[in-house]
Amino acid sequence: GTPSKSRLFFALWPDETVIEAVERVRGELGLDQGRPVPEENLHITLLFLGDVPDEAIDDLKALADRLALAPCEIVLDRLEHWVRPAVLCLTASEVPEPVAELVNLLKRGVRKLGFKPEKCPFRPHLTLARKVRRRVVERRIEPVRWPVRDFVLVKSERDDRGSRYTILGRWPSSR
Ligand code: 2AM
Repeated sequence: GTPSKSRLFFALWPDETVIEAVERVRGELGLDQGRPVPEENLHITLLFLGDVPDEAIDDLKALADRLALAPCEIVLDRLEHWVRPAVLCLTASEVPEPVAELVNLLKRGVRKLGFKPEKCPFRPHLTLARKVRRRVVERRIEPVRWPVRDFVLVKSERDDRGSRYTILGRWPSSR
């Protein structure tokens, strides 16, 4: 039969405190368009891999085992409306060095495994809503401080109600 594949990505996953802070910001926006991302789906993508043969998942986990993420803080301080993908997101004006470094090492690592990661520069963002087509004014927001203590490998599945994410592995930061 055809080898089975999963749609995978590496990500930062928020804890309860961060989710609450994001929900406060989102609530204050009073958004009247688009599809809000369900709170259990909120995340920051580090590296999108696309469809991966299931037998390669162990290689990705072994790669993550070899990488160390230093504890740091990501500060989401802007609201941005990305017109082309029609998403409303929170972004970080500054990428913490340990996160930038991790993304580079992940990219290099997956290339060695034969993946072709997208070349676009890493722009950390947390998507709040999709299908946001009418213009939203971009602005600074009350910063959401996100202590980064681990990263995860996530499997994405789609059904009629949207995306369902399953965390396949979690790698705590070194201290
Ligand atoms: P987004 O939030 O900006 O849409 C799972 O699909 C995650 O991977 C999403 O959070 C999505 O980011 C991200 N992603 C990055 N590149 C992607 C691509 N080419 N196709 C689908 N998702 C992508």
